[in-house]
Amino acid sequence: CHHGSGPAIRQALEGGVRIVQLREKELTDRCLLEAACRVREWTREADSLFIMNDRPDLAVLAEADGVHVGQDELSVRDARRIVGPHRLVGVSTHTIEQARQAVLDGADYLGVGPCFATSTKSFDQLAGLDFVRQVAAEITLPWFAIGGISLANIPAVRVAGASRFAVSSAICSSPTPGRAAVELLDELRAGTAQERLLKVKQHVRRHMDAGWFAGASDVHQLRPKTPPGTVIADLGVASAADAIDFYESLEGMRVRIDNPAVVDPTRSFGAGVFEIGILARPDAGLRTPRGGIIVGSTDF
Ligand code: 3NM
Repeated sequence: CHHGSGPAIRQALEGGVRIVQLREKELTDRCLLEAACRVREWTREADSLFIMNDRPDLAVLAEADGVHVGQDELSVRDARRIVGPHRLVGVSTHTIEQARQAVLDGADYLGVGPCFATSTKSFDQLAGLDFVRQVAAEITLPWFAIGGISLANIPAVRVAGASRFAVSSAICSSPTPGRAAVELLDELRAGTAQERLLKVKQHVRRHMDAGWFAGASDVHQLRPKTPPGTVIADLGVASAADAIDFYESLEGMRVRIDNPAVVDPTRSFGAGVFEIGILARPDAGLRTPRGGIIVGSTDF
């Protein structure tokens, strides 16, 4: 059996994609199972999840991590009866009522769309970003925005509230699927860091007088040891440059940081943390012009 999307899948995995859903409508069952077993191997090697579209039976046979069903396939409950409690069951939803029902049915995650017109799947109605906003406001299960998503429109979908995205043509129809995957992931990461920084800045503005904490990393266990009025900014997954940018922007906002400021970039940015860590060792006593101290959690 020839499986046309094989190269795109492997290149996408090399590019950093961490979940692959195999969606093939044209193959015979035997070919589909063969294809699924190959995707299982590739995703396993890449330490990525593999979700089988439409077919809970093949999800079990191919040892997939889960199955994804649409509104016209087996229900979430029936799919669950086949794949059992330990595999994921995801479902596509196109209205808020369907999304609520999926939660009640015990889905593990939702597809939310179509966000934009797409030739990959036909729909009577375009759910659009209004639906994305409804889901963002109400649904706490993990959910993926889907349908016509591209590098160009990811920012708009994010603003509507999405933080996970599923694409087909943006990767599979690209002449260079690996590069397309990398570009999409870069866009997501850049957006994530920016969103975190924005939130941090908003919180600092609001809570500065009280001393300020955000996030849940180990640095916050130091709270009792930090003087009153200390600012702790947990940037989560951010780069060293983000941490510096954040700190500078605090000063730019004329936030008073005469008190110690603890910028906690956690352990998440590899080589960058070293840079900050060295600069920021408390005993090195890096002082900002306004008398703050920058430290990273790796220093404690
Ligand atoms: N499901 P592309 S939209 C498979 O809204 C699928 O449930 C959708 O492909 C839904 O990224 C869609 O090429 C197509 O638009 C996704």
